[in-house]
Amino acid sequence: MEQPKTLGEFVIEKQHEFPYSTGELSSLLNSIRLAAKIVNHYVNKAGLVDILGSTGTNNAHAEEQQKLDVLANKLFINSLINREIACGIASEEEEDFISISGMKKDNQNKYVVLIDPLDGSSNIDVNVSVGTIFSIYRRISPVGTPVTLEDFLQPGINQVAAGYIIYGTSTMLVYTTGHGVNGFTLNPAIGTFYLSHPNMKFPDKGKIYSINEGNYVHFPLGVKKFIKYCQEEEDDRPYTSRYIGSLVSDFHRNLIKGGVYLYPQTAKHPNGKLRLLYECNPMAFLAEQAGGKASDGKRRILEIKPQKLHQRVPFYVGNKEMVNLIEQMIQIYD
Ligand code: AHM
Ligand code: MG
Repeated sequence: MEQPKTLGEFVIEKQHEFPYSTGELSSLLNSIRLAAKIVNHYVNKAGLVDILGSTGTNNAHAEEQQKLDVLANKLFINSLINREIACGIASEEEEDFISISGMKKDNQNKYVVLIDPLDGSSNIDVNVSVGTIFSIYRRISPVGTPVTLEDFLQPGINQVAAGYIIYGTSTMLVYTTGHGVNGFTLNPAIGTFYLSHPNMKFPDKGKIYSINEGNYVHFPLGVKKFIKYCQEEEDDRPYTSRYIGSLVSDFHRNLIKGGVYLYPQTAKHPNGKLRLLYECNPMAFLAEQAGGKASDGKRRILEIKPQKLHQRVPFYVGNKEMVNLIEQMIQIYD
């Protein structure tokens, strides 16, 4: 029986896709892989050791932090700092970016990493899938100097790599470097990720819509019309409604089965809830690489020029036709 490729082997094999590659990106991906395995270990132990629940503190967005959020944040940041393979990090859990090149003078690295260490963390206490999202850019400021805010405020089209880890019934790492999307499943007995989902693409037709319908009254009229369209009895409709409340898990399911994820503006979140840099850009890069589309209702997510680190945007991502229809409805009705 032929042995499936490991993530480590795959990363090395694909290194040639980058002209003048020094192996720095490969090392970076390897470090994320390692941190993912450690976080996975803790996520799996949730309930056994004292890591469930809230820390009693708030994060950069005045949201309650879960203990596992804080732990995952530390694990990813330490892994990147210790291995000295990035020059800067921005995290959804940190107010400001971290300049590794500012700490260590001889740091010659050229990549910055942006992470949402544990997305969907309100699901941890109830044993529902959560995820980690990461995004990698080449720095704009000169190598060898401290990183600056502009290294992080780049439009998503500049991403060199992006991906997520889903801590689900099995743990998977899914990523792209702009040459398609590949998914790897962790064999927990051996601690190795194996290529299980090569060249992932959205199915031709999407029939799932994922949205927190509890906020319905606050949605833009175009989004309400789209929801009603999904529920109508016509052709292959009504579609199926599925919402986990964990972006990584909802996106992952829709990528495999075909569907769209929506988080519009609401009364509580007038600009949308999801963060452009940590959540929307990486998912948009993956979606486009898988033949899908990502929009804020009017613009391509990847072309938005970020104004600040923790910027939020309305987010529509999934099968191209479904996102196109949402855009059309928003254009007509809003
Ligand atoms: P988080 O980064 O604080 O976990 O918030 C992001 C999450 C997404 O994973 C998820 O899709 C969304 O928030 C759920 O929000 P809501 O509970 O409002 O439906
Ligand atoms: Mg998040």
